[in-house]
Amino acid sequence: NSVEKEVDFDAVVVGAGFGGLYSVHKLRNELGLNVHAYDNGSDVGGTWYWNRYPGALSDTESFLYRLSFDKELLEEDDWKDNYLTQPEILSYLNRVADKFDLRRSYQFDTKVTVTHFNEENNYWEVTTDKGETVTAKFLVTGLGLLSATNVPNFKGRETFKGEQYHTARWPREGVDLKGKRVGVIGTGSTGVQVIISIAPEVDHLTVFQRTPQYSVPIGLKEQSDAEKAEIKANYEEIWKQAKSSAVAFGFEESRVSAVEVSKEEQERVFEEAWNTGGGFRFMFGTFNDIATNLEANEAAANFIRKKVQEIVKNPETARKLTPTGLYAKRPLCDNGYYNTYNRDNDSLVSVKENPIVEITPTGVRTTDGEYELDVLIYATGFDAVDGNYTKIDIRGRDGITMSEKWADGPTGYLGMMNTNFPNLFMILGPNGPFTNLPPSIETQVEWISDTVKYMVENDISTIEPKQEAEDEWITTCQTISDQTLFSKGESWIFGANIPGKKNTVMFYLGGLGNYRKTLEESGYKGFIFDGVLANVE
Ligand code: FAD
Ligand code: NA7
Repeated sequence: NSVEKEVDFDAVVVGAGFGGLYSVHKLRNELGLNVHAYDNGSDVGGTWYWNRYPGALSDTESFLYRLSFDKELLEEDDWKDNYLTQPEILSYLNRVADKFDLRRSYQFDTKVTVTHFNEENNYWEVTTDKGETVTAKFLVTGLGLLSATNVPNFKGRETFKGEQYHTARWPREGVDLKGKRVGVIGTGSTGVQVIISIAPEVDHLTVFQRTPQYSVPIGLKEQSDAEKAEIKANYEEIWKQAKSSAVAFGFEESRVSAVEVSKEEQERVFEEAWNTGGGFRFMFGTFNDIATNLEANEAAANFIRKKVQEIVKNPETARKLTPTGLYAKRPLCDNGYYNTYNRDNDSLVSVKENPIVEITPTGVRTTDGEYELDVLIYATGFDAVDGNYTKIDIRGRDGITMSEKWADGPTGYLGMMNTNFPNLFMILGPNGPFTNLPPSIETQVEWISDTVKYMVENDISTIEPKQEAEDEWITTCQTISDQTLFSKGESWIFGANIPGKKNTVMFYLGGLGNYRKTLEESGYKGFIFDGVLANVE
């Protein structure tokens, strides 16, 4: 080890979202390492730096959409409602950066474009779009799992004479939509939020919907000082519960099967959850088999369909808005989505029935005619999970590229590492947990920093998983996924939203509690340190 060439940095961190920021804190402030970090944004925030579209809101409740490691920060922080707006989250992440003096390690407006592992010296060479290359022993990537934007390549897109924006590239200075004819393509979580928010402001809103969605109320309400004080007084228990639960959304997951209770009881439970609010609560807090049993899933889906029919007054709009398939995507929640269609200044176009033919200089042409627009908003989502990885020229041992390694779909041992890519630690990489994300991010960053500490203390140069261990983990993810209905739900969770993207299992759906147990119990089982399999009982 001692013959290795000197590196510029002990660690390079990429990303300034929850994951990157916490990594810089752990590695630099706690382990005392020499850390350099990059983000292609101009400041910290990641997701919440980029997603400035009107109506952007967390779908995790305010008290749990944050890092848990610092008691003081939990105590000091304040919020207004039970869900957080984008400005609130961005300001929170800025406070995290200030409190731990994280910004000084970052080089902003800088994209990492190439990174190769140098086998002779056991370090990563990291090259940026500014033409610089630095070397580091450890490379930690918090590139974001919903970060690489998806803009469908509609014919004529560049000919549009009005303004067009993807929701995750919303201008910092905002966009004046008042009195304009606005089109929104996409009705996922983002589309739903932006539609509700801008409908009252615009002259006319045209929504281009491909697949109708199941969405339940969010239950948005202001939280009193007393409620917040109670949460703060109980944080220890709250985090303990969240981190040992499945989805980590701060409620107990149901243990009752929908198919084992009467229809009346099903209705009662769904109605109560509908009135309480929260997409994850509706899917996982009502019954324990909505995401796994077809009959239970249909009962929940049918309940929501009936609500759509009740809420939406125009029968033709109600028909188009009513979802028909499985309720098996990331569950949506909203603050009055279906009701928005009772306004007289918006219209819904089903592009499944009348597909988009082209974007014209003046609007969008579908098979049933042209819709004239001043502004076109793409709420068309993301190339999720591996989207930002495949944009970088990443090469591990023997010059193997990450794209080659992932030819059959992206993989990650424990959601963090890949064979032949030593010392490359991914935060929220493929095959990681599917949860409220900050507690999963924390879990991974803490594992990464513990591992780095162990390696530094024991003078170990490289760590990577054994191929068999990686394969076994992917099989575990596949087996769990096969027991759920998500794989049939055709969404970004399996890469089904991107034309041509291989549909694979990109998550560990076994829950955060089990994931944490796996990390704790397996020690370094399946890992190779300096070419030697870890000696674990
Ligand atoms: P990000 O916050 O995505 O940060 C990654 C950063 O890395 C970005 O700034 C990116 O530009 C940068 N980067 C990527 N590649 C490079 C490169 N090559 N060079 C330099 N920089 C690079 N999750 C929840 O749990 N609850 C929610 O309520 C929730 N709401 C969401 C709402 C929206 C609109 C979106 C888009 C996502 C939401 N998420 C939510 C998911 C959210 O992404 C995560 O909760 C979390 O913010 C991810 O943090 P991160 O640090 O892993 O990545
Ligand atoms: P989503 O959930 O992937 O939604 C994207 C939406 O865009 C969805 O309605 C898509 O329809 C639609 N879409 C995508 N491509 C097209 C084309 N070519 N034509 C018409 N419509 C299209 O992304 P979001 O940003 O809303 O949410 C992603 C996550 O971020 C969310 O789960 C939260 O975690 C935050 P489709 O349903 O594919 O038919």
